Amino acid sequence: MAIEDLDFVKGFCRMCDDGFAQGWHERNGGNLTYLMSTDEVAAARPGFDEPREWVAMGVEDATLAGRFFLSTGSGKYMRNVMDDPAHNIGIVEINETGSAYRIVWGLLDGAKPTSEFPSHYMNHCVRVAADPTNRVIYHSHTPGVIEMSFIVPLEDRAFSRILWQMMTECVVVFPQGVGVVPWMVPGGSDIAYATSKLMAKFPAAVWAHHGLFVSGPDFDTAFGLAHTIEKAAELYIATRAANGGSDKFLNYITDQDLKDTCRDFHVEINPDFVD
Ligand code: 2HA
Ligand code: ZN
Repeated sequence: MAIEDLDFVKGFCRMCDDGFAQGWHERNGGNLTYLMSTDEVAAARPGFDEPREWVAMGVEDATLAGRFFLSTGSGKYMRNVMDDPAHNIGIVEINETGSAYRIVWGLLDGAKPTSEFPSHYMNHCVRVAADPTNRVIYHSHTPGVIEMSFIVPLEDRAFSRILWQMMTECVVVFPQGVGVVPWMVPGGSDIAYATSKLMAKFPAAVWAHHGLFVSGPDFDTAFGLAHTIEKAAELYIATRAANGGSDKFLNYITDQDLKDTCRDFHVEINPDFVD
């Protein structure tokens, strides 16, 4: 079977398309990586090309040494992935120390994995340590989250509470809350380490004035998490605008409401984020 026809590749391409349809991927904005299972590597291996040269990632973590990832390409547009996977995405293998990758399929004509591959790799390492089922890391330029990052404190607790309070089921979807990375230059090892420090505790991290990173065990869960966070952020922006710009609303979901919801939905709320 051609690599393009494997289920995980089709699911990956669909997620790129879904993110574009949401308006989260202007130009080459955003990127997606997927940690392949042993079975998926075995199914794909007959279609691998001659491996290309090893490239240092600028970060190092042995947690996922020797593993294979499907990744969007640097400078590639999410809107083009579905029509031409082999030029826009590719499979990379990680070396045995977890410090370099090499391309084994796709990314044709000299393309490279996403410029945020160091952040993706470090996030995969810490998320898989926190949750062994984690497979997906997704970065999107979600407008509501970006807007929110200009007008609320860039603190994990404050940001998480606002999101939880904007829509009843948010706290069930991400009861740990979200981390917030202050503005940093994207694309390098500094932002990769800063983000992975937060992703060790949270399933999602906001990049101030830039967008969002989420994780998940499959495409539906990771996309759903980004979708839920972004919807709550957009609700906050719209509610605040409708409220004359003030952040003092007439009605609230209270801390007791959040705790009661988590009790009945059998999830554990981050105790540091409620009074
Ligand atoms: O252009 O989103 O953060 C891809 C990006 C970099
Ligand atoms: Zn970005």
